[in-house]
Amino acid sequence: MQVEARVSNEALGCNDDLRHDWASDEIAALFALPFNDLIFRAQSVHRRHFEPNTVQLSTLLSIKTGACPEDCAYCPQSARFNTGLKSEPLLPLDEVKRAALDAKANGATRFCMGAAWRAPKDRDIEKVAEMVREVKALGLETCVTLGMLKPNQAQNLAEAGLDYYNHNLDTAPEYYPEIISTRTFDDRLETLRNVRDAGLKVCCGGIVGMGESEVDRVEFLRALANLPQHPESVPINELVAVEGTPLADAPPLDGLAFVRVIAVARILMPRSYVRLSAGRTRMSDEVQALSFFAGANSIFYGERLLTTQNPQNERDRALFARLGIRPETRATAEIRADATTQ
Ligand code: SAM
Ligand code: DTB
Ligand code: SF4
Repeated sequence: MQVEARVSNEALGCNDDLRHDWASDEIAALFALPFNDLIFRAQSVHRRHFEPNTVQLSTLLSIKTGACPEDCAYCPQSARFNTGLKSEPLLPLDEVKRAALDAKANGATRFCMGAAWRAPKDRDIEKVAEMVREVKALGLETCVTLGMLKPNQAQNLAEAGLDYYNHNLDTAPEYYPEIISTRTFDDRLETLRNVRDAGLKVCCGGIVGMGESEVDRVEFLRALANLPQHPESVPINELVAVEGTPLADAPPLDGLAFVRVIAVARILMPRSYVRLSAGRTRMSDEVQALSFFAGANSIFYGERLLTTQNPQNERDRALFARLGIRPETRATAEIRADATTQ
């Protein structure tokens, strides 16, 4: 049914060309549209490529927590900030498997494992590859986020059957030095190239609400959309302001400004899954509903993100019921994937 809807839209001549040459003023013009015009346009693009009432569910697990040497100003896991977080070494395989089974039983189709590393060592990759094999054997898609990755490491993860690698640009290249000093924006682009070259799917997005300007939001989305290939998955996080981090006192973001970021991401990257990511705990149901209307079609599902809270499963189930939204199944996702190119 999804594919039929897409084909008939193509027959109507509504197939967007994927672009990788967005200019800043074009994106700024989208942000400047009246709110209703922007989300109407985003929803129209969304309907051309996706079933409008289906949302993909990913569950996160922190497989190695805290004590990270990097200085990302938003992150509770940096060893440089006193956030009261208890560090944990790499989890044993059976604990990871148990969490993945729970995620599957709750309806998630993708299991995302995050490690607080600047960059994994080769022996870490071997252990994570084992986790990937076990989680995949349960019938879940796999995603890992481990920091900077070398080509041979990306290749080893691909050989283990990994589906996605998450590595975010986080913010605009111009604002980036305000947020992180221990690795550069170009380092991030290099990891993304290594991931692509290994044939992995890319999950890449960033954070809004870190004190960036509107121009920075334009440049952040431009950097994502002008990558050689659009990331298959684009997580848009609202900052979770954690006590002890340099961004603890960042003022909460205006909900409608957040929805605009989702809408512009949807228009720029029409075939990518746009994930309404961190920050949902303090977001109203109405802002989440508008985000789905603006083209968000994936969430993190489960009561924890990596180290902070996510909405309770009951709250999400109730929200989906009120909105008539269905969780995406592996079967419908695979039909889509067969019909899509980036
Ligand atoms: N250490 C690895 C890295 O930095 O690539 C992987 C884990 S890191 C926690 C993954 C992403 O989570 C970050 O790039 C950032 O976009 C997001 N993130 C971390 N802390 C956050 C926070 N407090 N609020 C919103 N997003 C956050
Ligand atoms: C992403 O873009 N967001 C997720 C995932 N990728 C790894 C992480 C959000 C972390 C929020 C803060 C925490 O729970 O530690
Ligand atoms: Fe470390 Fe990743 Fe947190 Fe940065 S975002 S401090 S690299 S865990």
